[in-house]
Amino acid sequence: MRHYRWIIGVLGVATAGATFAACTNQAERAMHAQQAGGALQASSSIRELMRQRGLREADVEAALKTYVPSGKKDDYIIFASGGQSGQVLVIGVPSMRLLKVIAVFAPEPWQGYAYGGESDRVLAEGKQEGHSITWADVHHPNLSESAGDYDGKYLFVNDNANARVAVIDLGDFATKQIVANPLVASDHGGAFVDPNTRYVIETSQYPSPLGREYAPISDYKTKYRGLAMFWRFDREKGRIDPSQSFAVELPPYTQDLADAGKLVSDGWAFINSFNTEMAVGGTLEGKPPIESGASQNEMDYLHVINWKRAEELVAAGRAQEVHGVRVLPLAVTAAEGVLTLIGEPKSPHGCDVTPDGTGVVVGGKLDTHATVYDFAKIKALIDGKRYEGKDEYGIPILPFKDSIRGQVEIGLGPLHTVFDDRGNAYTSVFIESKVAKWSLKDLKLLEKLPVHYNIGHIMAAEGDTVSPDGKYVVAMNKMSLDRFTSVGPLYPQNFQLIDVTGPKMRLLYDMPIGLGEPHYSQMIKADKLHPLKVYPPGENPYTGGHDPNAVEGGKERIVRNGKVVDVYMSAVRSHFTPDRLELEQGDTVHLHVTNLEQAEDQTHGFTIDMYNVNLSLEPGKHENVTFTADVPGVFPFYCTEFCSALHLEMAGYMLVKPKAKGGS
Ligand code: RUQ
Ligand code: CUA
Repeated sequence: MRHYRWIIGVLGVATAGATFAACTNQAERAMHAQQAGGALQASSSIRELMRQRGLREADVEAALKTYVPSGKKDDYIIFASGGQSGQVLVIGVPSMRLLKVIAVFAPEPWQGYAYGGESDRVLAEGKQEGHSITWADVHHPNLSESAGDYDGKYLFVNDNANARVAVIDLGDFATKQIVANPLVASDHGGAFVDPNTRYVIETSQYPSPLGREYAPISDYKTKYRGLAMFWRFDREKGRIDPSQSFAVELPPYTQDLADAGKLVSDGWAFINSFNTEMAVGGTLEGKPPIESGASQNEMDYLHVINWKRAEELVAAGRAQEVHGVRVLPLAVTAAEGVLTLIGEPKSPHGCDVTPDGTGVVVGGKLDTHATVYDFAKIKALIDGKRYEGKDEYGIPILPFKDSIRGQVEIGLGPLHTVFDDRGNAYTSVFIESKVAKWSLKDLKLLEKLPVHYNIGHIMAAEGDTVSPDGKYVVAMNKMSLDRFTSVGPLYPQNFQLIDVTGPKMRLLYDMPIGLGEPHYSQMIKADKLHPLKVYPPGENPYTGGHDPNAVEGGKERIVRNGKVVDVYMSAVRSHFTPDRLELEQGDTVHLHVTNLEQAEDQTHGFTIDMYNVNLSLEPGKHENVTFTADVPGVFPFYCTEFCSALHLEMAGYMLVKPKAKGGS
C-alpha cells in the first residue's frame, strides 16, 4: 500500500511540477503539458489499471520490487543448472531476465560451441570410453570460493548421468574443461568446492564396479562401490589437474548430495545416502523394485569424510591406482578414520552445511524432519572413538542421538536447506509444495509459504557462503501446472523468487524454465563478477593465450603445401580477408580466423554452406577450424551476426574444383 501511494505522489505531482518550471518555449510547453497530463492520468488511473488487470496491492508491490527499467541492471546473478539441456543459465535478479545460456555439455550454435572450432576439443574431453556424449543431466552449479565466499572467478557443474564435471571461466563465461570420471557411472554429489576451491568434489550416485568394469549384480556387495572424487583445482591455470586429484572408495550405499565443511569444519565433507539396504531390484523376477527395497531401513547413513586426512594418506602412498586415479581403498578408509557413518532418518536427501560450519542439515524424503547434525559433537565422538558399531565394511558408526543438535518438524518431504543472514534456514518441502522457514538457533519452525509446485532445490542469495546475503530465496519447482499458458504436455519448470527481507516471506515472481529441469543454482552479487568486455587481440579462449595462428590486419594469406591449405583470415566490419578460397577437391583446409575488432559487442559469425562449421567470433577472438573439402562445388561463406548495415555483404566464396576424371 505504501508503494502505491508513493507512485501516485511521484508520477502525478512531482514530475508535472518539475517539467513545467523548466521550459519556456510554447510548443515545448504544450508537449510537456500533454505528457504530464498523460502521467497524471496514468497515476490517477493506477487503481483503474489494477482493476482492469485484476492486480492486488501485493501484486503491485511485487512488480515494484522486481521491475528493472530499461537501461538499469540487476543486483544479483543466478547461475542455474540447465538440467537435461546440458547447459547453464545466467539469470538477473530481481528482474528474473535470462541473460545467457552458457554452452557446457551440449553443442550450442549461437556461441559456435562445438561446431568446428576450438571448443570441439572441450566437448570431446567429455567422452566416456571413447563415446561422445552431447548432452548432460546437469544438477549442481557451484561458484568458486575464496575464504568461504564466492569470488566470482569460476563455476563448476556436474553431469549426473555420465559422471562428468565441467569448469566454466567467469572471465568470458565459457566452458574451458570437461573431466570425465573414469571410475564411476553417475555422479550426484557435485560439483561442490571447499572454502578455498582447492578441490572440486564429485561423489558417485548409483554404485557400480570401480573403473567402469563388469561384475554381475549378484556381486553387488563385494564388487560394486561408491566413490568420493576430489578433483584438484589449479587456480592459476583455471583447470582441474587430474594428476593431483584423488578418490576415496565408499561402500555401495547410494551416495546422494554432498557438501564441503567450512570454517570449523573445513577439511571435512558430508554426503547423505539412501539404499543402505543395497537393494538391486529385479522386478521381472518378482523381486521388489529398488524403490521399495531401498525404503526398508529406518535409518540410512550420513557419510562424514575427513578429506585432509585422506589427502595425507594419499601423499603417504596409501592409495592404489585405478585407471590413473589414486584411490584410497575401503579398508584404508575404514581403518584410518577417513570415513565415519551416522544414522540418517528414512531416505534422506539434501546435505547442507550451515554458514558457520558448525552444523549439517539433512532432509528426510520419507521423514517429516530436518535433522541438524552438530559438527563439534561429531568431532568429539570421532576423536574419542565412541562408536556405536561398524557396518559390514568395517566403517565406524557414530550414535545418532549423540551426533545431532536436534530435529525440526518441517512437514512432508523436506529436501534441501539454505540460509539467510539472520540465522534462518529455509527448507524445501517437496510433497507439501512449500518453503519452510525455521530458526537455526532454537530449531523452531517459523513460517511456511506455498509454492507451485513440487519444490526440489531451494537457493538463497550467496547462500552457500560463510556470509549469506539474505534478501532473496528462489524456489526451484518441478511442476508448473496452472501457472503459465499451456504449451503442450511437457511443462516448463518454475523458478519462484521470494523476498525474505521482511518478517513474512513474500512471493515476487514466477519464471518459467523451458529447456530442462534445473536442479540447483547459486546467486552471487553482480558486482563480484568482472567479465571481459572483449578478448585481447588474437586470443584463443580455449588455450587461454594468444593463438600462434592469430591473424593481424594486412598479414592475411593463403598458404598451400601440397594438399594442405592454411587460410589466415581476418574478420572486420564488414568483410572477410581473404574472401575467396580456391580449393581442390580433397584438400585439407586449416582455417585460422581472427576478429580484428576491439569494439565492445562487435561480434562476427562465420559459417560455410554444408560443412557444419559455425563460429562465433567475439571481438579479439581467434578460431582454428580444420576440414576436408571433400565435396566439389561452390560454397558461400558469410557472417552470421547482424554486425553492421552491410552485414549481408560480409560474405565470400569457397570454390572446390572437382578432381580431374580418372585422375588420382
Ligand atoms: S537434487 S532437486 Cu540433484 Cu535434490 Cu535435484
Ligand atoms: Cu560480421 Cu555480420
